[in-house]
Amino acid sequence: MTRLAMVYPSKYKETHGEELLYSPLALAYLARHTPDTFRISLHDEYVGEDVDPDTLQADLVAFSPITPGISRAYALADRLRRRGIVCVGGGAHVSALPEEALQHFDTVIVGEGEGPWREYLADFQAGRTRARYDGRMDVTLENLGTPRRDLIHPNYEYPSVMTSRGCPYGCSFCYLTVFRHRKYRTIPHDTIIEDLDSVRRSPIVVVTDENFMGYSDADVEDRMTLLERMIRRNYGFFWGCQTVVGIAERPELMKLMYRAGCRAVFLGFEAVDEASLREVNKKQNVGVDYKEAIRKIHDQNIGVIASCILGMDSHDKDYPKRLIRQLKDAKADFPRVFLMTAWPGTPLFKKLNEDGRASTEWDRVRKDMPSIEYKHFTHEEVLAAKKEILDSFFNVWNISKITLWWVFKDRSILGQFLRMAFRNRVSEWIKRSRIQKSRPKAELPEGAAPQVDTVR
Ligand code: B12
Ligand code: SF4
Repeated sequence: MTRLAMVYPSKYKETHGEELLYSPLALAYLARHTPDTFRISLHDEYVGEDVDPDTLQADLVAFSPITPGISRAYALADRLRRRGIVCVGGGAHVSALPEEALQHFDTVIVGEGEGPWREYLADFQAGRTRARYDGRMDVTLENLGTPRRDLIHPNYEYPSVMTSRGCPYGCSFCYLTVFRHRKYRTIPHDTIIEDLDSVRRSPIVVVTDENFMGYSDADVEDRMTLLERMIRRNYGFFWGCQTVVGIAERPELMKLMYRAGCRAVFLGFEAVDEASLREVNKKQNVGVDYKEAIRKIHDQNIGVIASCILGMDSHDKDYPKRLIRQLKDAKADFPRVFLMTAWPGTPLFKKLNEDGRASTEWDRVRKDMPSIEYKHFTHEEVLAAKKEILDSFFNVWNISKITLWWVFKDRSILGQFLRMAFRNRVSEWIKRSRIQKSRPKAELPEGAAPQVDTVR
């Protein structure tokens, strides 16, 4: 039996703070595509125990890092390889910077993982691996199977579920632009239902598709058939999903979503000015009347979480106030505010890096920490602006107003919204304690500073 350790490396412990804690799926999917001749252990540093590279018992270690966890992955791999353990890495950061990753991993897997992972493992067992394997982003999901949920750490608050993959748009900040052939594909309904059956006891489920609704009439038809099956299964959980503003024009779809338990959609508004939308190539939102869109979604008793980016070049000092005014006018239930972040491999990173404004200090590249040079804000100012926006929504008066509105409209949405509101109030405290838990300097690669920043 080959001992395979799978690792989500993280420099930070994630707590039940501003981030809703829902499970990652990459390694659980890859585990499904791992032959029985491997004995798998999964180590999740986001919410579980840290990996000790000096004592970990493994023949092969597979890392699934995201950008702020990459230095942790490299530090672990460097130590493990000194012990003769083979290390392999995949995911968005590795796909963006395979040459950098190859300085620390024996092999990198670029793009969507399942296909090349199977090939890599076969080569590993035959003792003839290459340095790089490439996965395509347009492969059918017919044989994807369900994620191995038995391996997901129990500390996650909510299970995440995928019903589709991919997005053909090209927003300049989005990490998905790293991958070529970003085709939207749906997972077979039998597979999704099998997966949903396994999480049916959870009160809340988070659908982490890039866009649940899809992009064509045929996609919407597919979703509606799936939803009808979900309704027949009579699941007791509520769920939320990411999707696009265009869902407002699909009342029949939303009706079924509601009946299947959907109570909130997370919409990438990103910005309220046309210039800002054009700046980040979010063309699909240009000309959309957000107020009207939210009204139509609310008509179906589904709440709207408005995801916005702060710190684009077109965001002047008055922008936060404009954003607050327009989101309130549009009656968005709550905003999520992310700082403009340049993920490696994205068009945004390329542009800002050329201007010397992007950070390559990967530990800092998080959506809740300033990591680029903003045109109109200092780092302190952008954090203060974010706080101003959140405070204007997450205050007793506003929360009471929204609560009252939903009490009369549809009570079933309330529990989750109040929970979110509470979280945002305590997030500052939680994040501070999380940062205090960051790793000691000795575990970081040479030259990297330990994280001692405050985040708001
Ligand atoms: C669930 C989730 C979380 C969970 C768990 C994190 C995790 N490990 O994924 C939580 C809530 C904890 C979380 C937190 C954060 N997250 Co998060 N999260 C997601 C989310 C919604 C789903 C990830 C997922 O499971 N996808 C499904 C799987 C199947 O796809 P995948 O991860 O791309 O994996 C495939 C390939 O990439 C590849 N692959 C991946 N790993 C490996 C490894 C090997 C060995 C191989 C062969 C292949 C391979 O094969 C996989 C299967 O095809 C994504 C967005 C998204 N829709 O993907 C963001 C995302 C991963 N998060 C992101 C970020 C930035 C964060 C935060 C840093 C947010 C912040 N505060 O700024 C935090 C902090 C994380 C930390 N501790 O450092 C970014 C990462 C960007 C980047 N370039 O790294 C994403 C992409 C969202 C975004 N666009 O901003 N997140
Ligand atoms: S629509 Fe969403 S998932 Fe698609 S490219 Fe833009 S930000 Fe990324």
